Amino acid sequence: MLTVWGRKNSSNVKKVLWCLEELNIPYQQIDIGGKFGKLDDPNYLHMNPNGVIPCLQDGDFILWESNVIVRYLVEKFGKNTLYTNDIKEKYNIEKWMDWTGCNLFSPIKQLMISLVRTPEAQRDQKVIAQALAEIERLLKIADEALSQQTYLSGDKFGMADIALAPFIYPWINVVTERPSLPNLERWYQLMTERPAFQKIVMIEIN
Ligand SMILES: N[C@@H](CCC(=O)N[C@@H](CS)C(=O)NCC(=O)O)C(=O)O
Repeated sequence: MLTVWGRKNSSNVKKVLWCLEELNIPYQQIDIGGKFGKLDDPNYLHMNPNGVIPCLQDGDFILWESNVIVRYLVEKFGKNTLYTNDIKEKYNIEKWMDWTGCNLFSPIKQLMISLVRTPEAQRDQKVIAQALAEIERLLKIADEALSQQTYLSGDKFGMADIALAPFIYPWINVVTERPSLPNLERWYQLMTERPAFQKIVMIEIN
């Protein structure tokens, strides 16, 4: 049985749980991080010395970094779903996965901390505005790509979509004044039609 360490409402944990659900792989999930704490527990730090979630336990094999866990699950259990062997399509998927982790995660994280997890009276509007501007700049890039292809992964749903959509869910639901990004919105609608996305990603934001 695979074990996923990490609270269910973390965007990075959601990627892993969503991937497992898409692939129909049985797993157990353990709440840790956020209000559950325990990220500095020596046993957890032994598994993931970064003290962040998610972390995957597959027997005696331990893996951290959400996008890498998704890659591992797809390679081990995906049997050619959610991925492709065509080298160009493959590295387009990899490109978007790295792009979400290297660029988008940081301002989304800032938005969650500054807006969702900070009481209104204590919010720093300048920090929120900076995060929103950066998210907007980045999502325009994804919107442009999605004007040319159905999914971020190309013609078919795949790993790049799993890497992006859990970050879009809080943005769409928390930010009231958003720019018009019709291609991104069309794509996001497709995500919301997936039962595994509804089950794992579309939960209370906190
Ligand atoms: N690059 C890492 C980032 C992991 C990360 O920063 N996770 C956040 C949750 S999204 C975390 O552990 N936050 C502390 C907490 O939840 O208490 C990954 O993709 O796995």
